[in-house]
Amino acid sequence: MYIGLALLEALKQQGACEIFGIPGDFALPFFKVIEESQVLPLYTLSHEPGVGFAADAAARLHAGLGVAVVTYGAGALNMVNAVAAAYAEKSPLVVISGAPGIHERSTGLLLHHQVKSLDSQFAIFREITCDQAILSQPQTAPAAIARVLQSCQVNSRPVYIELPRDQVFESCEAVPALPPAIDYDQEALQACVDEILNRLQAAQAPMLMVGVEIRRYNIEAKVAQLARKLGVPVVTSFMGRGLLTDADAPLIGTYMGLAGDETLTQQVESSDALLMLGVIMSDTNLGVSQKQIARRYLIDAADGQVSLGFHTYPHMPLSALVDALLKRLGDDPPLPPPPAHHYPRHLPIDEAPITPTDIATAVNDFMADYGRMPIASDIGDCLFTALDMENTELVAPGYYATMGFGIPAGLGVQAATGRRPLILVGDGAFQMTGWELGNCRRYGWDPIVILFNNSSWEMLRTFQPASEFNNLDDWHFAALAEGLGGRGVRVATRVELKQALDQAAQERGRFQLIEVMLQRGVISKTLDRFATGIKRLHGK
Ligand code: TPW
Ligand code: MG
Repeated sequence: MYIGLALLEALKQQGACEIFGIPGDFALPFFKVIEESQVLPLYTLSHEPGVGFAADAAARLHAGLGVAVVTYGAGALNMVNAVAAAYAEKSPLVVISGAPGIHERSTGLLLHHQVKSLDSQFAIFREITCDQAILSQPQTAPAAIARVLQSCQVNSRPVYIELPRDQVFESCEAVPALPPAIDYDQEALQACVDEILNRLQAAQAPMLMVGVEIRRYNIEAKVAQLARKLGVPVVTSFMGRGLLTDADAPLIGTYMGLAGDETLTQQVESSDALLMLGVIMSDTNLGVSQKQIARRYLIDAADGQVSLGFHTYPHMPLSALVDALLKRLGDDPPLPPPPAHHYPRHLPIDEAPITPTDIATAVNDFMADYGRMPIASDIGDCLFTALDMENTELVAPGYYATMGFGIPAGLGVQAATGRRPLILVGDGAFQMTGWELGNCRRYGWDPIVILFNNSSWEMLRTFQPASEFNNLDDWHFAALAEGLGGRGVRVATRVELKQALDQAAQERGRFQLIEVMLQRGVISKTLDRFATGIKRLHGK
């Protein structure tokens, strides 16, 4: 066994299914091992942000580890934003960077790709990952790999592994299997369960809100069962949109505060026992009305602890808590009929110009005809529009809100699941990472991309309408598709949109880019309410 191979085997063992990357000379030896060992398939993309986003999305969808392999300096530092996004949104992403060999570090010369010191990159990544290791010695490398991969899973956050290029083929032991990390007190857990159940039972209007951690820890089915046993309605957080789509839970929608459905918002905000499982306490999840959810009614289980009102049980892993709650509760009663959802359907097939709501309607009709697809969305009005779409798996940067996520994330979704994804992206975001579509042909990926082209940074315009810099040029994106190996069509009316979607469904094997022309200023109701709500909160 040698370090490069031991690392790959350990990744696979811990649930990684594929690798995204871009090589460089400091990473060439490890890429050689990746390619020749065939332990995990390798997908190379064009720009490191795309590598990070694709690996992050893969991790989000298959609840395993995402893996991004890059070269030292220029490669790794290009990926900082994507790793930060994965950190903020709790995605278990393993970053592996090539690095100068241990034996070339003492020449006294600056090495190419070096920033300030040879440790600069390590220091930068320490800030945006939950554990790190430099595999500088064959004796310690196996234990370091085991520890770091376990941290990645336990914390559901990115980790950083630096692999000096002269260490890749050094012999080492296999990576040891670590015992599961259990660091909670059974008695405290039982006391916590008592308190939670007492609160829920005493409440007039208990509710459950679920967030991304339940997917990260692979407990969606258990949480659905818990909801049935408790007999309480369930909402997802904004970030958690797309959870429980395949589980039988009394799901009533997505909580968006002021930006969301009024009745649902009212119901959540007036709950006198709101059990939140795995919800990231961010402004986009809760802040549009943060003040209105009374802290004392909250039961917040996330980040490995449970807070009830104003006191906290530390060291309470979410899955242990859910298991313990399930054990305490009685039989699993039959599920009451799900409340009807009112996603817009039946797009009028006419010559009218297209609005974001028309796009949601067309997508709903499309999924009714051709089956549900997973969605990868960028930030922008496309994500707000997605809330009017049929509830399906969704990956999106709903909290960290980085642009450029959608296209590469969609590629990650298809690589990870083998399913054809629907990608939603704005023109501004497409300008950032749209080129990555050019990698579809090599790997047989064929996402359907709906590009919201309003020639505008429209979301920014809603906050600051007077600024002319929000006007973007019209790049005629559909015309670029052919050269990138896909098919592009530009649509401006509802009938054209419907035809383009039908045609996209019929053609498999290459990506389909549907460039939807939207007028500046025409936005979804949700973005409108979101922007108005935020402006009101900020007193503007
Ligand atoms: C990496 C700031 C948030 S939303 C937005 C910007 C520039 C405009 C998005 O334009 P697009 O979508 O994609 O055309 P739409 O619907 O608003 O027209 N840089 C990064 N991330 C963020 N979030 C910004 C800047 C931003
Ligand atoms: Mg735009």
